[in-house]
Amino acid sequence: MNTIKDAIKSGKTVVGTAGSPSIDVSLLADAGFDFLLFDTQHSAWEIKQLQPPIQAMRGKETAPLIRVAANEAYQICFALDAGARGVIIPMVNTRAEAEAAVRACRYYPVGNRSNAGVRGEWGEFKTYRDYMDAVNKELLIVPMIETNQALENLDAIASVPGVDVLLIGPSDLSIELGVPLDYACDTYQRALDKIAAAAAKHGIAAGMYFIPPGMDPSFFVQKGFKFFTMPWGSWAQAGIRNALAEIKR
Ligand code: 3PY
Ligand code: MG
Repeated sequence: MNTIKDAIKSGKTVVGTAGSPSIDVSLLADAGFDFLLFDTQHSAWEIKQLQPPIQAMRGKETAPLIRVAANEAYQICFALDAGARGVIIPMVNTRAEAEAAVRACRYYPVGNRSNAGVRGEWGEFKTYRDYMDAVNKELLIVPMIETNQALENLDAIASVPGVDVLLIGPSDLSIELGVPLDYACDTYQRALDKIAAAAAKHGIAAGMYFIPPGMDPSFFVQKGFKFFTMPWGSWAQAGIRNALAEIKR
């Protein structure tokens, strides 16, 4: 019912990209990505304006995910009302914070998600309780690991039922480690290994929010990472250049 969650649960590598308000979402949602990310923390997307672009993805193979601006229940509620198949939550540092995020994603009795009849595209259900039970199970929940405190609490965060991915915020993590944007150094690499090991130990996926510039995605795949966002602009440009070269040959 939630293809992106199914793919992650079955151990597949998933690759998405980030949209922007100036780009027609269909362009990216028809390009084969596993997910399209609406980032309301560090991009121009406004969380209250996401329902129309997410509705435009109806029936596409690409799943809409939203990064909320902060680990706040009301932000998560907006994201789910807009129809997100999964929520990315920045700066989750403790078990209690991870539990609060999961609760905000789920309806009573396992959570405290508020309801007002808006529910995204989850198909037909016999009763409203059936719908609520299904989405309680099917939502993808992705806390971000990007602080020293989170690094100390990896097992505690990864073992919270409902957490699907430990997603690294590459730049914030490097800043907290005292090696700003130095993605190749040993200190940084050791932290990545620790996060990948914690995810593997708890049977969930490890992810990189983005692949640091100049680094090869396969390097992270070999480390066991399974969830990536990739910038699509350079790929689109390369495809256009190739097509033009083909015509003019
Ligand atoms: C980070 O690099 O810290 C992120 O959260 C990506 O935007
Ligand atoms: Mg960050």
